[in-house]
Amino acid sequence: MRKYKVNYKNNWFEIVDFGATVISCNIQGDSILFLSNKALLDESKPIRGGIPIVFPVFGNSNNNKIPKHGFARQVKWNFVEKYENENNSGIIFELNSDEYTKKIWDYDFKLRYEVTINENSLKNILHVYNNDNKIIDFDVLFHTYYNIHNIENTNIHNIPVFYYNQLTKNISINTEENMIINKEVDQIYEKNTNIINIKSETKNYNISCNNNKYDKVSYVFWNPWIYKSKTLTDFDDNEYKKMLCIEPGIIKNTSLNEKNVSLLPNCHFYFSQKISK
Ligand code: TA6
Repeated sequence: MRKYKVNYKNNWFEIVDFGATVISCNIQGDSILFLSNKALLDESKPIRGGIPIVFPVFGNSNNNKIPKHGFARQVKWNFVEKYENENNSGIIFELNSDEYTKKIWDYDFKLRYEVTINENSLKNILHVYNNDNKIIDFDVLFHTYYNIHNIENTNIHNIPVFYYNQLTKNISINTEENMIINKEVDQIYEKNTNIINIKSETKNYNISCNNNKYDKVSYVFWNPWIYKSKTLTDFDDNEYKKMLCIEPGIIKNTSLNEKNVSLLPNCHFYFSQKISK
C-alpha cells in the first residue's frame, strides 16, 4: 500500500490508499488517532486503527456477499490530488464501482473522499454519487479510533438517553449524563445535536458531523474491553485501555427506527466528520 503524509504547519496526518484509511494524525503535538501495535498494513485485512471508512453496509450484509462493514475499507482507492493552502492542507481519493464491487453490490457509484487538516482540526468528507438508474440504499460511517491516555479517566459528554446495545440486542437507557467506559461497550446512539466531547486528564476533543440530507445521525461507541480484546488477532491484549471508537454515520437500525441513506439516481450525498482540539 502507498502512504501519503499531509502537513499543515506543525500539524500532519498520514493516509494510505488501502481503504483510503487515515492511520495517524498529530494536532498541536497531540497524537489523536489510535493505531494498534498489531495492525496489519499488508492489505490482508482492514486496518485496526485510524479512520476506516464503513460503506456500503455497517455490520454484516443481508446476503453476506459484502464483507463486514463493507468493501470500502479493504480495497485500494485512486489517489487524485494533494494540496497545501494558506488555511489548510488536504488530500483527495476516489473509488468507482468496478467488476468486483458490482459482483457483490450491483450499483454504479462514485465515492470521493477528501481529508483536510488546519490549525486545530482534522476533517473528513465522503461524497457519494449515484451514477445508476435505480435508487441506492447504503450505510456510511467513519469507524474512528481515538487515542485515549487512560480509558478509566475518560468522560464522554453530550450523550442521549436511549441507545441500542449491540451486545444484548436491546434498547437500553443511559442514566448518567456523561459516559464513563468501564466495561465492553458496543452501543448505537441516535443524535440530532451533533457535538460530542471526549475529556480525560490529557485529552479534550470535540467531534461533530454533518450531511446534506438528514437531521439525525448515529454515533456508535465501541471498546472491546478485556475478553473481546483477546479474540482480536490484530489488537494487543491491553490496548483497550488506550483506545475508544466513536463512529458517526447514517446506518440502518430498525430497533432505533433509523434508516440508512436512500439516494436517487444522479443524486449526491455527503457525510463529514470534524475532530477539533
Ligand atoms: O462499530 C462497532 C463494531 O461493529 C463492533 O461490533 C466491533 O465488532 C467493531 O465494530 C470492529 O469490527 P471489525 O470488523 O473491524 O473487527
